[in-house]
Amino acid sequence: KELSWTPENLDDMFDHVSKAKDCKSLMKKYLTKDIVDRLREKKTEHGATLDDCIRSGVMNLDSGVGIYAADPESYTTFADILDPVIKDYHKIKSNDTISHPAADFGDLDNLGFTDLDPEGNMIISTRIRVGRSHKEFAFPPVLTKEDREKMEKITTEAFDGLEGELKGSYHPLTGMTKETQDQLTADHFLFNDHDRFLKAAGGYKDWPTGRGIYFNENKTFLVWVNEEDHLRIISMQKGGDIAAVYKRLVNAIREMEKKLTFAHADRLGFLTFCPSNLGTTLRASVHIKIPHLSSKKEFKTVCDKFKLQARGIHGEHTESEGGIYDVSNKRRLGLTEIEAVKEMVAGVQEIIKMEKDLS
Ligand code: ADP
Ligand code: CIR
Repeated sequence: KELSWTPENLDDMFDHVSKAKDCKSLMKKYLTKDIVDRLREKKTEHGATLDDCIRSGVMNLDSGVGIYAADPESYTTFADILDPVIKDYHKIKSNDTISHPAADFGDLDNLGFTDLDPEGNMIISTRIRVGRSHKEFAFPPVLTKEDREKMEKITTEAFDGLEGELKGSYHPLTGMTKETQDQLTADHFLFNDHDRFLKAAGGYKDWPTGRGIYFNENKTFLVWVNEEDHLRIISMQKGGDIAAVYKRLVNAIREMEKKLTFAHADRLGFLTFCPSNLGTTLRASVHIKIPHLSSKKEFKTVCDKFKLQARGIHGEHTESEGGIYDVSNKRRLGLTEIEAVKEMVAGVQEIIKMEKDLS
């Protein structure tokens, strides 16, 4: 699945994906010779080219998306290929123009949802994350070590004033023991450098420099620094109380926004490294035990119908264990934050009902 050679030029790359019959990525689906010729000479201010955007998808033919934006400007410079991919992923009709509403977190006092699993039988934990990028900085394919260090500095300075439930401490990966890293990762709090898709996109260059994690005492509020995105703001806890998780997240986003300026475009919402995360950048997930439903083909049908995505227990591109799945909203662009969470809530409620009917 993974290429053992590094393609040297754009024509080699295009040739390789075009010939790969079993490659089903969105990049392959929409990249034509015509687009390649139109974009081959283009370069962003940060020096990003089309090669930088598609390298991971060429080297990993089993990619689902297969393309990243090498910097925020890539979303305009390479729109000829990124736009159709964005529309397909976020379920926007091919003839419609891409648009995104202003951020709207809803009325936190009247959310219309509470605990998804009050009996505590099925949902093990609930997590919601958003991604944010610093405005003036590039993404991993063309990011320098110095810039990653600068971002770590401005981000950790922003942590300094966090108070109340958000008060915590920053733990750089540099100097952290392997045992601590492995334990935090196994407990679903920390990231590692094992994702070959991200690796091929330059995501682990100069590892572990500039990376780290901030968390509060209970590890219910966490921020990943310089993993896939410049920042991942995370709220999580055991059980199914999605309202509590969401309120904490919104509070955290508002506090971070007071201190940092994030990359944003009216058309695309908040800009992230992967086009699948644009817009709200929000992924609301539960770890849910559904041994009956998950063994049936209805599981895929209900996920498609409710626009959900199922992942394995250790995140994207991992396997499920013991009938436990990570179930989350798939769409993040073209709807508001509160709508994205409500989409996930409706789907998870249906899944719980179906599992109960089967057991
Ligand atoms: P992301 O959510 O940032 O897109 P991943 O799918 O790789 O990325 O998940 C990151 C980590 O978060 C993984 O360790 C995963 O197991 C954990 N995780 C995701 N959802 C939940 C959840 N509902 N409860 C506990 N851990 C979760
Ligand atoms: C792929 O195309 O499958 C990978 N590049 C991952 C795509 C979506 N995931 C993500 O943004 N984490």
